[in-house]
Amino acid sequence: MEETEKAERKKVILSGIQPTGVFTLGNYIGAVKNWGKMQDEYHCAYFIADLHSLTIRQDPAALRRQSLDAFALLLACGIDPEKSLVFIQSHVPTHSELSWVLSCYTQFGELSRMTQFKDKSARHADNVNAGLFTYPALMAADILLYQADMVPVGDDQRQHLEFTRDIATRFNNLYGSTFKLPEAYIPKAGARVMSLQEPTKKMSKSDENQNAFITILDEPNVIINKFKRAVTDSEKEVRFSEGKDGINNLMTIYSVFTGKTMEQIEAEFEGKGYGDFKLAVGEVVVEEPREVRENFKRYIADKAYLEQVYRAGAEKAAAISARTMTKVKKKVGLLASL
Ligand code: ATP
Ligand code: LTN
Repeated sequence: MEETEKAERKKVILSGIQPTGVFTLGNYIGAVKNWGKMQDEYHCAYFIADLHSLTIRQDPAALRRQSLDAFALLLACGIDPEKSLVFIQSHVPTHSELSWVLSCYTQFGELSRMTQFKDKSARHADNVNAGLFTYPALMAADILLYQADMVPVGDDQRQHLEFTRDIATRFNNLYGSTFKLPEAYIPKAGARVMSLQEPTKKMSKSDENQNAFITILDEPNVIINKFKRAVTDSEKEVRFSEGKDGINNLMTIYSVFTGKTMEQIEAEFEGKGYGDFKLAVGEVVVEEPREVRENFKRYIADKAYLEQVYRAGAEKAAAISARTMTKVKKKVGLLASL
């Protein structure tokens, strides 16, 4: 490529989200909200990681419904199919195909060190399946197939991104330049929203305690009530400091939605109790979900439109990813069929 052409190449952004439930406030401010903002400046690709959700036992009918809901939610959160490539992971076979090849270049030891694997296998001790173990190889395939430059994710995915870079480097060293090395794009504030009930744990859409998370489809009164019930501490001061996990989390959320610094928030609530503060957090949060909720209702009512968008997305994703897949097959020595 010419130097000038190289400089003008728009960066490729890629990210995915599992259809394991309605997106939480954590998914939204840690990831999805930023995806929308990047659409004008970059080539963006976003997908529903349904294959990844098979690593935990799912009810088939519920998974199908949740996948369509998640796809509609992506659009409702502002992802515009005219600007971004949007698709469903299982509709694009190259993901599984590259995942297999990459897993043959991945060591048992490095997968054993993944904290998400350790957490999830502890939580689902009766189903520590091979897919849960090789989850990072599929994620690396998702990213490397599209030669992504940047991957906007929450803090919990940092280690998976490091792994993706390690695999890409290893492959490139063995076979010559094949994959672009992706960077994680992790926001400064809101990259790790904590559970409202156990603030030392990350907020997760598959938490069985409904009060632990806010979803982007929750009604205003539900949001306010969940914040009212949020676990804090036995002090009274709204102050950001070590050990005050509940308050730190609420302050972070308030800061993301108001743009205020921690010092400004401390000053605003000086002399006021936690009750006033929790209510204020709820009130600043309710507006954005209101908009998403209305958009979602419109999209989910139009199944034909959703189908048309995900079919077109899959077709385009298959064509783009096939370029990398063909290269990989050739490099590792698989006999060409065409
Ligand atoms: P599950 O509960 O099924 O594991 P999850 O809520 O962790 O799901 P994912 O689909 O795994 O959600 O993640 C989608 C995106 O949201 C990822 O980029 C992830 O880093 C981000 N994310 C998930 N939880 C949080 C959180 N609590 N705070 C900020 N970002 C988050
Ligand atoms: N593992 C991610 C979801 C995911 C993903 C990806 C994110 C699957 N493939 C590729 C970024 C890029 C998670 O959020 N748990």
